[in-house]
Amino acid sequence: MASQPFNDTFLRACRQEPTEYTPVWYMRQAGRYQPEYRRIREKYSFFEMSETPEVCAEVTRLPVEQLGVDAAILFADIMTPLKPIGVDVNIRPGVGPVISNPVRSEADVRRLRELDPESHIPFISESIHILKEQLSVPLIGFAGAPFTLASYLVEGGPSKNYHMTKGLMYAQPGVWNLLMEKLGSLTVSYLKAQVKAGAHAVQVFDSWVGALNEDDYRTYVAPVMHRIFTEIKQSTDVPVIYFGIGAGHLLEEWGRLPVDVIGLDWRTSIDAARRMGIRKTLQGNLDPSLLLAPWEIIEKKAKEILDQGASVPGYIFNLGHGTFPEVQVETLQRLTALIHDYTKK
Ligand code: 1CP
Repeated sequence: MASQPFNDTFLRACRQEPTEYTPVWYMRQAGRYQPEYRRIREKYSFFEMSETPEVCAEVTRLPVEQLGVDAAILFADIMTPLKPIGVDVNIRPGVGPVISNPVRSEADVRRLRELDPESHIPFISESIHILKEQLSVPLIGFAGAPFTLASYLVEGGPSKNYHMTKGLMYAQPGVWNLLMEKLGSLTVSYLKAQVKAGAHAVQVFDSWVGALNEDDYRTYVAPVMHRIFTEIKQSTDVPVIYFGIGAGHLLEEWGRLPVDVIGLDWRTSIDAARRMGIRKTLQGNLDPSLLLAPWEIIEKKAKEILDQGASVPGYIFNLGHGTFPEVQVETLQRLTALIHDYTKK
């Protein structure tokens, strides 16, 4: 792999520079839909996999080699930096992150320690160093955004309605702001460490922030997001991507953040985002459920999205959310080839 010329198509699209074709990668492109992943996962827990640099690098590379995508994303989790600050989190198969000591009071928030990436999670930079030698596509580092991290911390696991999280936010805004500040600092130091080790771009996952209306987003979350992106932009020159699910109503607010790329889910079309005045690079947004449909239907939808993306500079193909175990490897291989062939100039 390393002997191949470096493919920077994804990075150029992030910067709204011309590309020969539309770059593509998939959220959760490393995962249970791959037989190779499942075989490795039988032997290790999720955190054992992601915290052993050789295994992390292997799993990160797998979709690049198997699918031919234009970017790799580090095999870790948004929960990775929370473990060393005092959060007892496990990844339960079929469920996701489960936390035995949820954060629900001021004392709980105060107990959260400061993250020191070098000493707490050295495996992250070690994995990135290995991958930099092996990959011929850009490596995306990532972190969870404070609201989304808080949703797991407060609820103790995945949630549908975030009642306790939003309850804390409305009932104890001072405690909430302290939590946002602490998680904001964690996000900044975690992302900076990944860039220092060699990540070419970073994505901030705010998967669940769409649960807030625009006013509450502006009041309770936007300040910390401004701070995170400003601090990242001041200290690095890598492209920054911000992604959320069901966050179409927040797009105007997002358009004002100092980020390079906005990731859309399938509810907001590329055209609709452009009509809302978003001039940044857009990334997305095929509904992942479509990957279970007959090929003709996938092809038609993908082309519709590509036609919208092609109308302005700065577009990266992706799914509207992550892949999932029932997806066939062959479907993603075929889709990747379609994206490249259909858009080649
Ligand atoms: O290829 C890749 O994308 C791998 C790296 C990666 C990323 C970017 C993983 C590995 N997780 C994530 C981000 C992540 N983790 C997000 C943001 C993106 C999204 O919305 O999907 C979130 C919300 C999580 C939390 C999480 N971790 C969940 C979701 C739970 C829920 O609330 O629905 C799950 C299932 C996990 C475990 C996990 N993380 C990653 C993988 C491959 C898995 C499954 C692990 C397994 O059991 O094998």
